[in-house]
Formats: sequence, structure tokens, C-alpha cells
Amino acid sequence: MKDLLATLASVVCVAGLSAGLSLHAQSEPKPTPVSAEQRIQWFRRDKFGMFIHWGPYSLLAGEWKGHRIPVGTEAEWIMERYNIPVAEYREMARHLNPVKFNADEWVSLAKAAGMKYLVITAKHHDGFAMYHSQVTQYNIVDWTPFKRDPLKELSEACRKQGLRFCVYYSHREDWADPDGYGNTWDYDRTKKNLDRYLERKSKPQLRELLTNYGPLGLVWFDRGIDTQQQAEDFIKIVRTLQPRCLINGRVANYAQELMGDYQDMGDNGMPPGGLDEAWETPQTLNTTWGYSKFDQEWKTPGVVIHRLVEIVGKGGNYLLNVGPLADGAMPEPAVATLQKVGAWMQENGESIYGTSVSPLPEYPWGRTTVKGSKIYLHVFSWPADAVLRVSGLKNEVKAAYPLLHPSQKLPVSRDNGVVLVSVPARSPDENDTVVVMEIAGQPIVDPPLVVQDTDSPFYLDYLTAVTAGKAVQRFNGEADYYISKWSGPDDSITWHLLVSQVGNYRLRIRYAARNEWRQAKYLVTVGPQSLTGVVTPTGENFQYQAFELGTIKFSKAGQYLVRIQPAASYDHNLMYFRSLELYPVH
Ligand code: JFZ
Repeated sequence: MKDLLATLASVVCVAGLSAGLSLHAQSEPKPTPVSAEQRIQWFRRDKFGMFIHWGPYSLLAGEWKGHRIPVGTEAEWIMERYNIPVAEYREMARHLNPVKFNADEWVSLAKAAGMKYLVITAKHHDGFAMYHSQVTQYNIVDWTPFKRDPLKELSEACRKQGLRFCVYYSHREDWADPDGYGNTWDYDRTKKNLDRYLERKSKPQLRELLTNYGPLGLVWFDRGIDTQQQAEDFIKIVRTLQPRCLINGRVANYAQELMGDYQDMGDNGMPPGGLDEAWETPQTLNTTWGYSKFDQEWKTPGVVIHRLVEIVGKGGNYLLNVGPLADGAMPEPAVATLQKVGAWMQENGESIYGTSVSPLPEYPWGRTTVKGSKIYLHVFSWPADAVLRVSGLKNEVKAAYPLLHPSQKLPVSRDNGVVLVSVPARSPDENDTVVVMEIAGQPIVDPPLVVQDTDSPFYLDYLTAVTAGKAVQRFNGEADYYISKWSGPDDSITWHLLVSQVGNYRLRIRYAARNEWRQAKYLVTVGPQSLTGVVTPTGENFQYQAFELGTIKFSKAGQYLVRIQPAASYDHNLMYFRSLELYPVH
């Protein structure tokens, strides 16, 4: 009887609850749907963010019972590296008490450096929550004498100072949870059930972060997850609770096509060429993410500025890391470097924020960034003859001047197609002096010309390709570059070849293709000749295979156009294209 009443009571209250919820949901304004383009706009404009790795590992500072983490490796991996028993690590974590922590100071440092967003580790692989989690006591408020929520304070400081507050969450790896991925020194891997950990800890904590800390700019997941369904579940939680919140590519398995809003390079990664789609590279200021008292391999302000310009010129975002000390202080060398970078950004930020991928090549003197009809020449090494040579640009140059002194017009001329900008004898800023070139219209640039070494094949890939239509250069978490999103004849890849060795050439294409793309046809044209290929499935995730396509003849030396395009309109991607090789036949 008692149980019946109890169940009746619970049914009534659940009914009440859901009615309440649906009433509340009805009263709750439905989050306005937001397009992917709108969602990523700030990210593509703002370019520069601060990454913060902070947790109990900061207390160990790279040392455990006399064992020192070698410089060059990640100090935040110390528990895994020395298989520290979880009981001992948990005991150590009780001593975390960052009395010097001041959220406003941290955010001011990021802001002064020119950073527009901040990503803090809410929970790293060690499983400790650096915020007040209701899901487990293993968090900084309930587990330590600190009794404050640093994420709450940072989210408020970011809102006050106009930075986007973002969180890092290790959604698969958790060395404190028996079912979490990674700890096989305390827990028997064969008894692990990842889904049990995802339901018990990972997903509930993600919901907390998306509910209790105001609007998040992005959630930075890490090290992928096992199945597509699991990745979709995490994406759904974010899209439901905060439709405007971005999701990085590491939410899903690295070896599959992008599932988040943008792709992340491997750590400290740099693509060989520009990419049209949004991407980001997480980079260290020394050689570790978490604080190590042994690692003094600090990058100079010059190196940081050069990397920022190179990344932005290639269409990416720079997420630069600091690893605070356990007491909440920021490492002095990091503060000094960020302040100097900030001084440069204060004056030259126009040549970074809101720019897009530069179609111009790298130059001996430096790099370029582009914003509409303005090309910013970032001079890293000053030309001895005080002339900047800009090759490949077809547009008329209307004016050139130092960014900091727009009234000082610089003489501009052209010598068989190369733009010559005369500059003062000495460089005003050894790190990076920015010269602005105003041109007529949007940049029109000579396509890359692929030349061949004697008797060697032409290797044609994303780097020298000119894409058209929906075809786009991409990379997956394992930094292999491919071309995708092409499904009809208007989507194509083109190369400009300079043939010096006439004769017959065998064509070999390398791609990966899913089963449902089989039998799709594509055209390969080489000058006046063309071949037709038929797509053969190569397996599930990016298993690239090479296929012989046939032979063509270059009857005379000179420039030739090579193009690949779908032979018809398909309701699916044609293939993940890796490369086309043309081998001279002897
Ligand atoms: C991961 C973490 O393991 C590390 O502790 C830190 O948080 C870093 C930002 O991310 O490390 C990785 C993740 C991915 C690659 C390399 C290191 N990768 O794709 O090459």
C-alpha cells in the first residue's frame, strides 16, 4: 500500500514537474536559432585567445617524488606519466589553495595582450573539476580549503572586460573515474564502460558548465571520442543549452570529417598553406600546457608576433597558452611576453582583427594579411636595399604607407609584374613593421605554378590547388590535408603546371571515399586531353588509396591547366581528395 502511495506520489510530482517544466519551457523564450555563419562570426574576427591550463598538476609543477617531467613534455600529464595512484593524487589535490588567484588580473593580462577570448580548463584529464560541480565532491570548492569557484570569478571578469568566456572540458579522458578513458594503472581497462562514465560524470558536468556560468563563447573538447553517436550527443547538449556556443573539432574522433564548428590543429601545429574554413592552433608559450618549474623555454615576443601573423594570414586563430602556478600567480616570463605582444597589438591590431586568409605567398621579408582592398605587409626582416618586392599581385596598387604613419606615402612601382615598395633604410620595429598597400578591388593573385624537377613526377595536392565552387581545403585532427565538399561539375580543383619535359605521363590519383559514394564519376582534364574516373570506396574513415587513371601526352613544353571535377551533380561528396601525381613514362 505504502509503495503504491509512494509511486502514485512520484507519478503526480513527475507529472507536476513535467507540466511545470513544459509550462516553464513554454514560458522560457525558445533560444533563437542561429546559423553556423552567425555563430562563428566573432571567432573569425577576433583571431587571438588565451588558453589556461590550471589544476592540481600545477601544484606538482612537473615533479613527483623526485621524478622530474623532462622539459619539452606536458607537465599536466604527470599523473599518467608516473602512474600516480588516484588515491595519492586525490590526496595531493586537497592541498590546492590558490590564494593569489585574481580573476580580474588574469583577464586584464589577456586583454592587454590583445586577446579576445579565454579558454580555461574546467576539467582536464586528471578528472578534477576547477569549478563548483554538483556531480562530484572532487572539485576545487568541496575538495580544497579554497572554497571559491575560479570559473565563476573568471566568467564575471570576462563579462566585465568584454572578453568571451570559454571552457576546456576533457570529455573522454578521465583518470579519476574507473570508467573514464586513460587510467589503466588503478583500473582494469577490460572492466571499463565509457558510456557509464559519460552518463554519470562527463555529460552532467558539461550541462553544469553550460547552465551556471552565463553565455560561453565555445567549449573546447579534447582528444576526440570513440563513436560518432557519442560525439553527436555532446554536440546536441551544447546546441540545446547554448545554440550560440561554438564547438571545436576535437569533440569527435580525429580520423573523421569535422563535426564541430571549426577544426583544431595538433598541438603547436601550423598548416603549410592557407585554409578557407575556420581553424585554430593551440600553442604553448614554453613547451608545456600545465605549469612546470623546470621549463624556462619561453618564446620571445617576436616569435609570438610572427606566429600570430602567420596563423592569421593562413586564415586561422591563435590560442596561446599560459600555465599559472598553483597559488594563482602567472609565470613572470609569460606576463612579460604577453605585455610586449600587447604593446604591438595596441598599435597594429588593425592588421590582425577582421582579416581573412591571404592569397599571397610567403615572402623572404615576411607575411601578409588581407582585409578587403587593404593588404598588410608584415615585415619581419627588413630588406637590405630598402625595397619590398611583392610578386604575384595583379591589382593596381593605389597607395602604400606605414600603418602607424598613414600620411607618409611610400613610392610604389612595378618591375615585370613585381610590385616594388620603397621603404626607409631602417626598420622601425624589429619584430614586425606593418606597411599597408591599398589596391583596386579584392586581391587577384597569380595561381601557384607547379614546376617539375628533371625526370620527376608532378605532385598536385591542396597546397597548390585553386578550388572553385563548393570544393574546400580541409584537414582532420591528424593533420592530413584533403579537399572535400564537392558534389557537382561547378565544384573543381585546378592546378597550373609548367611542363619542361615532354612525353607520356601516367596519372595516379589518391583519395578516400565512403561506400555510399561509389560509382560517382569525375573528369580529369590535362590541357586538351581528358580522362574519366569512377569512385571506388576505400573504407570508413580516411583510408586513402591510390588509383591509376591512365596516360596523357605533353607534346610540347609550356604551361598546362590540370582540373578535376565531378562529372555530374551528386547528392553527396565526390571523395576526400588527397593528391594527383603525373609520372613521366620512360
Ligand atoms: C591535448 C592534451 O592531452 C594536452 O594535455 C593539452 O591539453 C593539449 C592542448 O591537448 O594534447 C594533444 C591533443 C591532440 C594532439 C596532440 C596533443 N594532436 O592532435 O596532435
